[in-house]
Amino acid sequence: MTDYKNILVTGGAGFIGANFVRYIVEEHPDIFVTVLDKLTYAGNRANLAGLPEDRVKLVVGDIADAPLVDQLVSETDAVIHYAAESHNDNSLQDPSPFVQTNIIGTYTLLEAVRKYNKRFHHVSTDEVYGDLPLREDLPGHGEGVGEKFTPESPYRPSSPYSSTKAGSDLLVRAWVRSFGVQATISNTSNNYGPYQHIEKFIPRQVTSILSGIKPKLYGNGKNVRDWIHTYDHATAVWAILTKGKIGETYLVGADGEKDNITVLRAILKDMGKPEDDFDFVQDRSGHDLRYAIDATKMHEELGWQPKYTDFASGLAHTIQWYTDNQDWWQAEKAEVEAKYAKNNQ
Ligand code: NAD
Ligand code: TDX
Repeated sequence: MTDYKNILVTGGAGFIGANFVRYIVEEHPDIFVTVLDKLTYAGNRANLAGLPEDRVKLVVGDIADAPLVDQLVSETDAVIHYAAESHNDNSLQDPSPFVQTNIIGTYTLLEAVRKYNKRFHHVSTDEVYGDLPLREDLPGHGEGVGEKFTPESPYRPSSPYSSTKAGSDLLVRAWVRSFGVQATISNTSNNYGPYQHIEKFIPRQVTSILSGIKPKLYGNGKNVRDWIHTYDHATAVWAILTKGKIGETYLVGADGEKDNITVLRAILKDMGKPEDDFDFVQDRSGHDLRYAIDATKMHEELGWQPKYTDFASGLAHTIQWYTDNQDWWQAEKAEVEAKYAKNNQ
C-alpha cells in the first residue's frame, strides 16, 4: 500500500519509462499515472498502447516547459523522472539537446517539486561514475575480482550524455540539501527488454539480423556492460519510491556483467547465425571500458532482489519481442543505420 494515488512519470513513452508505467498498471491498481513526454525520436505512443485510459494519461510536452511542469506537478503526489536524451553516440554528434533536457529539464522539475513539496525520484545511470578497468587488466584477474561502483564512488563521467546526467544528479543533491526537497536518486546499469529504441546495442543487432544487415561491434568488443532486465529496474524504482530514505542514492544492478562480443555471439547463436557473422567497426570516442554495480544497499536496506537474472532467457524473450513486433521498428531502421554509417559505425 502507498499514499501515492497519482504519479507523474516523465519520459513514460520511452523505453524504461514505458516499462515502468506497464509495471504500475499491472501491479498497483490503485494508482493513476500521468505521463509527461515530448515524444522525441525516442518517445513513442505505441509504447503505451493498450493501457486503459482510466489508468494512464499521456501529456505531450517538454520537461523544460515551466508553466506546464508547474501545473502537472501541482496535481500529482509524486514525480518519477525518466525523461532524458539517453544515447551516448548521439551526444557525441550533438550535445545540445542533452544539456537542455537533462540539465535544464531536471532543474525545471526540481523547482516545481520544491514549490509544491512533492516527492521526487530521479532516474540516473551508473555512467556518472565513469568506467572501471577490465577484470583481465586487474591483478589476480578472474571471477569475483575487481572493484564495482558503490554509492561512494567519485563522479567521473566520460561523455556529453553521462556528464549531463551527472550534472542533473548534482542538482538533485543540492535541492535536497539547500531546499529540503524530498528526493531520491537511482543510478542503474544497462537495461534491456522490450520497447528499447533500435539505436541501442541489443535491439540494433537483433533488428539488423532480422533485416539482413551484419551486426556492428565497436572496437575489440571487450567493453563490459552490467545488464539488468528493465522489469527489475521498475521494481527497484518502486522500492526506492516507497521505502527509500530521502536524500539517498541507490545503485541498481543485477550482477549481469558481460562483454559486448559475448552478448553479440549469444544473439547470433539464438537467431541461428554463425557466431562470427558480424563486422568490427570504428570504436566509440571515449568509450567506457567496464561498468559494474554493487547493489548491496538495495538488498540490505530495501530488501529488493532482481527476478530476471537468467540473461540467456531474458535475451531470448527480447529477441522474440523484436521478431514479433516488426511494425514497431521497421520504419525507423534505414534512418538509424544511415546515421551510424556516416560515422563508419
Ligand atoms: P529513451 O531515450 O528510450 O526514452 C527517453 C524518453 O524521454 C522518450 O520518450 C523521450 O520522448 C522523452 N524525452 C526526451 N526529452 C524530453 C523532454 N525534453 N521533455 C519530455 N520528454 C522528453 O531512454 P531510456 O533508455 O528509457 O532511459 C530513461 C531514463 O533512464 C533516462 O533518464 C536514462 O538516463 C536512464 N537510464 C537508462 C539506462 C539504459 O540502459 N537505457 C540505464 C540507466 C539509466
Ligand atoms: O552498434 C553498436 N555496437 C557496439 O559495439 C552499439 C549501438 C553499441 N555498441 C557497444 C557500445 C557499448 O559498449 O555496446 C555497448 C552498449 O551500447 P549502448 O546500447 O549504446 O549503451 P551504453 O552506451 O552502454 O549506455 C546505455 O546504458 C547506460 C544507455 O544507452 C544509457 O542511457 C544508460 O545510461
